[in-house]
Amino acid sequence: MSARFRAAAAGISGAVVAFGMAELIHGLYPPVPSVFVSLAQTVVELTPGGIVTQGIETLGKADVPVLISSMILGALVVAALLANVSLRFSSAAIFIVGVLGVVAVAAAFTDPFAAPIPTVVAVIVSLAAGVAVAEFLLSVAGLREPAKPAESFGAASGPPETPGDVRRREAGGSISVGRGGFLAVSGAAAFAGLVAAGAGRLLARGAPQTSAPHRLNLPDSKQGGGSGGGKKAAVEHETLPEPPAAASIEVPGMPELVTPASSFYLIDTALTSPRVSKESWTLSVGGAVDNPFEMSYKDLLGMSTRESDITLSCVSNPVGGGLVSNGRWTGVLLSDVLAEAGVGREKIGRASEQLVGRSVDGWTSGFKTELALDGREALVAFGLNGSELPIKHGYPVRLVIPGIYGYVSATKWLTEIELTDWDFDAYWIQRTWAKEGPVKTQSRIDTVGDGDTAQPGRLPVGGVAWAPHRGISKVEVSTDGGETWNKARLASQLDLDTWRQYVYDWDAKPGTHTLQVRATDGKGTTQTSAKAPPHPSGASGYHTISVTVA
Ligand SMILES: Nc1nc2c(c(=O)[nH]1)N[C@H]1C(S)=C(S)[C@@H](COP(=O)(O)O)O[C@H]1N2
Ligand SMILES: [Mo]
Repeated sequence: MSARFRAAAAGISGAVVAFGMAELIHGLYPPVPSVFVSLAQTVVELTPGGIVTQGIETLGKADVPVLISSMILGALVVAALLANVSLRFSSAAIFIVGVLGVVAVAAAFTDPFAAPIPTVVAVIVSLAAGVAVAEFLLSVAGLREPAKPAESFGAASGPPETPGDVRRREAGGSISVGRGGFLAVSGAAAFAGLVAAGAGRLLARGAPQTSAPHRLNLPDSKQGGGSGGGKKAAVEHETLPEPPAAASIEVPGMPELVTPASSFYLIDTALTSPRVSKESWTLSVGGAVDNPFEMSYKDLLGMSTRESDITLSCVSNPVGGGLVSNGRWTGVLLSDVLAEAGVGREKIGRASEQLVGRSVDGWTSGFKTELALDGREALVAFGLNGSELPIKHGYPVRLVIPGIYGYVSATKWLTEIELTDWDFDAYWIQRTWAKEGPVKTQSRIDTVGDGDTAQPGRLPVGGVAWAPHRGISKVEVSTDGGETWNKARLASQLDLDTWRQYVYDWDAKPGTHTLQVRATDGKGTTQTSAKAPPHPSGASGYHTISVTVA
């Protein structure tokens, strides 16, 4: 076992201990952010748009494990190199450790909830623990010789290593053990670090609000308009009746009309969702408004609220993909909130052309202020499917705007609404996605999968089609690769802002068939057959699958 290898092992064990310590402190005291998650989050934020343009889901889904594992790998390599550097240039190594500490603190401070002094202390303590462990291991490995600087002995000049666990005192004062002994000690240190990290993760997870979101319980609730029974006649809390049976088509494989919160698609740049309490939450409404103001959660629920069925979709959804869901949202009309600030449709000017929603984590979206005031049910939402918002979906309050993609509108963990001019570029616009994001008319085959084999006879080809705020007027299915089209049966349109279910009862004949679907929106415009990738303004083209009937 070369000196280099032993030094690397010592460095790696030290790094694991440092990270483990940091995670443990985070778990015990959450105002100190997880240094590791903060570093990963910083990497995400610094990643230029060009690299991420393959899809926003990069950040919401699959690539998180990739990011985390490459970061772990990177950290271990740095630690291994650093320990080797320390063998010859100990002051340089100390300097680098200091720099890493500053980087760690800087990353942790990007967490808006970081408690400054405890965070600095935690980073220093963790690094010190890591360095101490690495130093101890270097000395166990016989690579440190504090007593006699003149004498030099490396791995080769020491007495031959004895196998096993026997510990000896070296002449130079450093401790040396056999190869097995060194590996055991260093492995034990790394294991302790991992246990600390695991404990920290568990503790952090057990923190507030891991249970299911609470059911909403608004005062004076009533259904579908009418006159209120409350003290303030102006304030109403409208809920929707159950969706009519005609809005759903019962076919195996058909997505539920209203997506359960637990299976609602999830996209964001937050590696861990910000945790914001209702009690401390505030929304500031400002910028180019007559009457800037700030409101609490209680203030918000004191306004008139309503339920709205709105289909939300992500610009990075590929044709046929799952980044689209339909929710029953509870919230206050954005136009009502803007009215409090003195904003009306006739008052929109150059300086207030754009409405920017800012999240507690700094993420921003922006869209034409006009869209909040043109009559659509743009919501400052605090509920999903009758319950409070799940943390991952923006608890306690988010924006939901029908008709435009989430990246330009659906700010989760909302804390600020700012009216500004069109020059401001929000988060994904800065990263090369289109400035405006109207949802493209799309349709998807759900009841049959690509590559499926089916039996001859009646085969229901169905799914969902959506053109939020325009509605769907027609869906057609082709079973011959687009040569002929058959009108599908439509469920009733739950709302102009939601997707619509369809089914075509196909009489399947033996052979291999190419199935396609296309939808026409409420204005009579059929979705384009032109294929486009999600970047920069949303995927287009017909969902196409192959089915073998035998
Ligand atoms: N704070 C914050 N809000 C955000 C995002 C984000 O990264 N951070 N992503 C947006 C995008 S791209 C989409 S598609 C929707 C997804 O909302 P959902 O995760 O509730 O489905 O949230 C939007 N709101
Ligand atoms: Mo998105």
